[in-house]
Amino acid sequence: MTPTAPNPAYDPNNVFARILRGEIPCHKVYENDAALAFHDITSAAPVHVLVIPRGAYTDFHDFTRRATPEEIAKFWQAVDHVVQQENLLPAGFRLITNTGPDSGQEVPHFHVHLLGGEKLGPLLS
Ligand code: DGP
Repeated sequence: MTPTAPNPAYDPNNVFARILRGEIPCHKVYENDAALAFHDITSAAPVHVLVIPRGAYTDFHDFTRRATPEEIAKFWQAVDHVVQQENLLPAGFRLITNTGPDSGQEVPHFHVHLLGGEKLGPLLS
């Protein structure tokens, strides 16, 4: 799959870029040609999977504006695949994507957190 033009704001040495290049190991859960899913190192719930696009997108906004419709479709198909693979329905799950400094986004490569496997606490408390 051909990604769109590189984003000059994208840091090619961020940790998820390095995971995509195989420079840092991860516990892979699923992958397709547009996305990679792996366990979050911090594990905030029994199931805590990160899903990231293979393309160089800094955050949700960048991904939504610049990714191709095929990349976007395959990314969300990967998320849905992990939901089924991890048996998160019918009990349910939570999807979170941090975007920018106010959100506390640590890794500047677009990702969603997929959380489940137990009754989760309130998002805002
Ligand atoms: P965020 O705040 O949304 O940018 O969360 C980034 C998440 O990435 C955070 O929950 C911890 C996780 N993380 C950071 N470094 C690594 C790593 O090297 N491997 C894995 N599997 N997860 C990482």
